[in-house]
Amino acid sequence: MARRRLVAGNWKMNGARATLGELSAIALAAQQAGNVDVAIALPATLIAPAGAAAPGLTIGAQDVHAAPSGAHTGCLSVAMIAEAGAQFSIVGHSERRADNHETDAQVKAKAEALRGGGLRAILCVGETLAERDAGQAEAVVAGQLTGSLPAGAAADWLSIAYEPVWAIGTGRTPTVADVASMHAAIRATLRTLIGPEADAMRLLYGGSVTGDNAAELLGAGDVDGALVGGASLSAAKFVPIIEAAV
Ligand code: G2H
Repeated sequence: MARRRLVAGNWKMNGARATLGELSAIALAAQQAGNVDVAIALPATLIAPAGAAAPGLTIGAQDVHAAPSGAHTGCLSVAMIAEAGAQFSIVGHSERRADNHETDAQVKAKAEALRGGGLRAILCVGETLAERDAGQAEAVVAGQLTGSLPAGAAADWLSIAYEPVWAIGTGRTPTVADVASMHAAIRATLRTLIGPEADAMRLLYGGSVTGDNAAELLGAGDVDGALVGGASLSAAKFVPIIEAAV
């Protein structure tokens, strides 16, 4: 099945209003890349100003709370990020699973809250190096998928990002064969969970994607796009990744 590619950036805890100019060039490249979807997940403080800096660019958040409101100091609801201008959010990024001890059940609830609010989601899964070295990578990822896949999972609002924890921000990437094999395993798990809809769902690879390795990684079987951290912070580094996806 032909799936339209998605290249998503994740600024993590980086950026300021002064750096939003990068988004203008990214928005232009996104317009020109007519057959690729481009999106950027920003720090919450930059979501609203990004709408003015880069009109037309798909902007999202990096996390959201599952509850609609309440006593959750420091958290943001789906309605709040939507009001700021977010059209999607990442959920279950390994940095949140590790730093904030987020469970599969919480990740699932966040994704379901996004759907309820009419927003899209990118759900992240990925194994640690110890898990890979122990030969458990596919089992760990299948477990995360099974535990965190939201009800109503469908390709029109949900994408899956495979991000091996050991490849994030390290400059290390899995081999193309390893990526293809894991993405095939993810697709197979999705088929058991949601049936034929699995074949329409986009599977992104994330972890040290750069302009130099993007074409190779995007060429791996069952890779429908990329989730890009460090290299999404500047247009000079991110635009070549978009171009590699065209
Ligand atoms: C993985 C990725 C973006 P980076 O976290 O989600 O970051 O490209 O810096 O490895």
